[in-house]
Amino acid sequence: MMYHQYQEGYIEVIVGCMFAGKTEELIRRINTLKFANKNIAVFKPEIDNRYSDNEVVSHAGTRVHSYVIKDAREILDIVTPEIDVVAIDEVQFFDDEILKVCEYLALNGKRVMAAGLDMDFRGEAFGVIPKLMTTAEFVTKLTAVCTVCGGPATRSQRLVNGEPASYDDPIVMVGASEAYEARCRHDHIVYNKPGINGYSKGGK
Ligand code: TTP
Ligand code: MG
Repeated sequence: MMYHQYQEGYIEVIVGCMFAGKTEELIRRINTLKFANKNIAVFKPEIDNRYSDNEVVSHAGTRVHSYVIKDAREILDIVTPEIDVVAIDEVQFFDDEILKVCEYLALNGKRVMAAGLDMDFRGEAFGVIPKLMTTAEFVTKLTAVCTVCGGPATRSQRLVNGEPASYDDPIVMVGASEAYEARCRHDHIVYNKPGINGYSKGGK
């Protein structure tokens, strides 16, 4: 039997709620690849300017240089044949085009590493993330610690003046601990959230 040579290129996704350490994990993977002399290009959407303009920075303070881009297609202009690895943080803020870009890169031999929120503050799927998780070879779901009960947190609680945000509030609101907390399923509160298939639990 004849086998083709093993072909490089795949997609790995890191998801989880806020404060789960997604950025920290992305930077850890980037650093291990740097020790192996891989060429890495790091990207993030322009929307996130919390800490730095051209760096990806974790809560712990680790940082790597990144290109700040508006549209997913800009990645293709920057990634040259010499680049082995393409890393993307805050990937939930890109539109569906990011899916094609990641698949194109993986098919062309790049290792694509994307980190992002799997759920928005309402506890619902965030943009293109479900599709990205579906096409990815590897998915890592990280948890944080629930600020209410100490259990495993999977959701991001948005607080407006200390009160849970409402279901109809805008999806995009950049922020950190002044506006968000990590919460478990049970302690996550979304005002005016429709009940689950006729059951009432889910909203308050
Ligand atoms: P993240 O990088 O997911 O948050 P983080 O840095 O706390 O997590 P990690 O340690 O795992 O890297 O950034 C999420 C950004 O998205 C933040 O700016 C807030 C914003 N955001 C929204 O715009 N809408 C939402 O519904 C939620 C939950 C977050
Ligand atoms: Mg982050």
